[in-house]
Amino acid sequence: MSDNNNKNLSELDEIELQEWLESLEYVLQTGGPEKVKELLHNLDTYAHQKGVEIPFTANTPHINTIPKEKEPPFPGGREIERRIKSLVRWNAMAMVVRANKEENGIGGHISTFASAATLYEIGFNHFFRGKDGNHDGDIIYYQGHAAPGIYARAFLEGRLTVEQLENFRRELKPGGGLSSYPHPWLMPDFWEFPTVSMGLGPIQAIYQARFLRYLEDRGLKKPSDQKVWAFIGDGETDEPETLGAISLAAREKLDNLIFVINCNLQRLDGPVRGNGNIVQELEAVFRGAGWNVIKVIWGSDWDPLLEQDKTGLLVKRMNETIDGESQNYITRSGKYVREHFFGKYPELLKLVEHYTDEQLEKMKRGGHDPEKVYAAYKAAVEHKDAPTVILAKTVKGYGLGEAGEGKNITHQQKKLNEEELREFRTRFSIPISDDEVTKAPFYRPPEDSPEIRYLKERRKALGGYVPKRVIKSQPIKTPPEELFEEFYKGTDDREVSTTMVYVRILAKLLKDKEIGHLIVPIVPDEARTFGMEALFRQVGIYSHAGQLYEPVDSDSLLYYKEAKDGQILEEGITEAGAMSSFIAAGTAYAVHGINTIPFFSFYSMFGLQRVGDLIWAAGDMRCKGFLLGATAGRTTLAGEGLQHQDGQSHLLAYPVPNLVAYDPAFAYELAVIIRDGIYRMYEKREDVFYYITIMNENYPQPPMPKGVKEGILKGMYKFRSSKMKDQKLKAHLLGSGTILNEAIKAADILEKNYKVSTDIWSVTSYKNLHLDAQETERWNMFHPDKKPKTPYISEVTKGESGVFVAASDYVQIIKDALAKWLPGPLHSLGTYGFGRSESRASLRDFFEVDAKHIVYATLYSLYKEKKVKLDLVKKAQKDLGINPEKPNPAKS
Ligand SMILES: Cc1ncc(C[n+]2csc(CCOP(=O)(O)OP(=O)(O)O)c2C)c(N)n1
Ligand SMILES: [Mg+2]
Repeated sequence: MSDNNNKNLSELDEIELQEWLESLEYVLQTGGPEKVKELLHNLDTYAHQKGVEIPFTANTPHINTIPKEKEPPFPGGREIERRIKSLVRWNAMAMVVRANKEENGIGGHISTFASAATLYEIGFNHFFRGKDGNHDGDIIYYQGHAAPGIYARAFLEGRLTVEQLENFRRELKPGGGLSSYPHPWLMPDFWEFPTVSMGLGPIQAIYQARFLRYLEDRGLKKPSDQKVWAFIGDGETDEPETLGAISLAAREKLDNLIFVINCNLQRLDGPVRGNGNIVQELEAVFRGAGWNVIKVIWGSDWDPLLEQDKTGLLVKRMNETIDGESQNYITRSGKYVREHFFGKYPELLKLVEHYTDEQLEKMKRGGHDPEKVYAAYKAAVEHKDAPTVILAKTVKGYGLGEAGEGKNITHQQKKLNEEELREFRTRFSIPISDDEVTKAPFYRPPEDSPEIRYLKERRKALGGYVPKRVIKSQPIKTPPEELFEEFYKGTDDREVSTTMVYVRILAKLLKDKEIGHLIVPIVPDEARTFGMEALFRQVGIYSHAGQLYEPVDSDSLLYYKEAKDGQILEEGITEAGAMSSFIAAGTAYAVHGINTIPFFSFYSMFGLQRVGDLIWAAGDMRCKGFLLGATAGRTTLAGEGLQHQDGQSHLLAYPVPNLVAYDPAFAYELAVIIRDGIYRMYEKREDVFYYITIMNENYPQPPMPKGVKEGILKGMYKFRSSKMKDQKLKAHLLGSGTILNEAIKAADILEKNYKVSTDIWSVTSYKNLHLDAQETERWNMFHPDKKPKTPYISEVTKGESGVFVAASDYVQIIKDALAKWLPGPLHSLGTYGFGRSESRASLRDFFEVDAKHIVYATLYSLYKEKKVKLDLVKKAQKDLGINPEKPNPAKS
């Protein structure tokens, strides 16, 4: 084709394009943007049908989503809000600097809040609703490292004292201090949500927003316009928990949820995406998931330039700038920005030729521009049918100047020298003299100053101060004993597992007139594994949309029933998500004033070790509810193998201070524990939550012996005393969970074959026993002049003679820890080591926790006590079929 032809073709293209654009303009004028969208969509579909591949892009240009002409008027006082913000900035910085002056290495963060101050202040002055009035208040997850800024504001509001600020990170000082990060355990009237373990805030916020809908859809809460706000670091989005549940938020159309991601381009060590662009990356991720994305990138200073940019070259330059470069523009001079940013294209240099270098240096990022942030928040709260994420571009360490603004070291900056303090003071016009400034004093203007009056008025109009944790719910009455009595009776010969018993208890609780509606069953796609499918039909699976299809099993009795008022939270395969729902339901007594009682059952292996950090956060939050580690026990869950067989969750439950842990063996134990749990958590209002293991091994459930309730709850009781007259040889077998049955079998063998009088003890909670013993011992140590107290375990075993052998499906160390409080020597058997696929019997043999190993360990203990001869032990080894050279399960 000749050049001439080419030229003609491109001219034709030009004309054609012009015609298309004119047509589109016509549609825009006559039908509006919606019509344009519809038309383009139809064209897109048509092209696809004709086999035209249209390149996919989830990105919009790297400019603000809301154009200048669409910005709403700013309703606040710009100048007064700037002054208030400056005071908050100063006090937040001073808090960290002073704490570190006083105690080197005490830590704290200046630069996180410095970059986020405008994002929070616009919220405090215009959006975040408190709980004081008729409104339930917004639910706000503050970024953990921004805590100094939140304290500084509370100080200006008159909610915190100078002394408390001085004691930031010094919580043991007289008069009290302030916790490093949001911790409801430490500041129960202030903080609601711990967020500092990165990623846990965002995922919890998503499930909180969904739980809010659940409460409304089930009629437990009046529908409201409450919002859930989550403030997140851009580095924090690397955490799988941060982004892992965003599709749920879009699927559920959670327009009550707003993420604000502070894109200061830096994390702890350096840039978040030096070679990329985190705002654009996140935009694509969130848009792809179906979120409403609002980018707040450029401050108002950039508007005139963008307006003059008729060729689109400035936007092109913005699009191609990577974050490593952007960070440079902050730390270098205006001259550098001119040369390197604008200088790439001569036309852009011309665009800014009338700007001084100083002007260029001061051009703001969007996240520091109150009007832009206000516009984004307003659009977010008004958006319907999808959650919103605001991607706000800011500068880490904003205002710190040489002390760290935009520098890679800024996250760790905790001290400012005299010069830097003076500069900070001057930059933000804080009325502190040169003499005083070096001491970094806190500054609060007088009560009747315009600043204090303004911020108080604003908070009053918005329903009071935030953050604030209040408990509006009332204690509830524990269901009566009658509900549980069927489980005290035993099952005669009928073989059932404790999991089946649990499901039956749950089903009965769900029917209870008083508290049935408050029960929240939660499963991560494991209901059938645990035999819970009957509940699908009984109470339904929660779905905001209801059930839009006829379920495939609709003709069966137990069909998969989804309903808007369904009670079960069927979370799918996400333990982290299910745990977040558990936390939302278990803290609703405080957050919503509603005593929902979550029962979250999961594969015990995928609990404490999978979502341990969320469980720790639940403890911090004073969460209530029942965690059920199902299919528990290393040797009880046969076949599933190494990754499924749990022999350590009870060890992992031990360190969570307010997690009460039980490993019950029998139906009546489980029933007693659950009833007491409801009583302690919801009637007595203790800040504890429960971890209970339940198993899938079937066996006849015995009736409850008399007078054992206290022992069940305290952790140990005598299940059976030996009837043997001859007590020369005496042993006590301690069994837990399913392994108690092995102990019972062992006792029979010991009595029959070896003439050892054997008592059997059920140990329901080694953790309880251990904590009780420790507490007693501690008291005795501090009160040497008083009559010593006796730990429960010693009291209950007082006067017993003989040897003690403890066996459970969990690692030995939990049992070993109790040895010194028993009246005789203890030998413990447990399941340390990797599991494997096998039958129960083989596994118990392999881990040495079956009846024969218990018998053998008992005889060996008696031999060590010189009660039996070596020959007997050796013969028993043979008779019992124990191979002394078998591999050590701990190492194989
Ligand atoms: C789970 C977890 N891992 C690591 C840390 C340590 N840490 C604290 S702040 C931080 C960097 C935060 O960067 P970013 O999220 O961008 O927040 P910014 O301070 O920049 O706003 C890290 C790694 C943590 N708090 N939690
Ligand atoms: Mg960051």
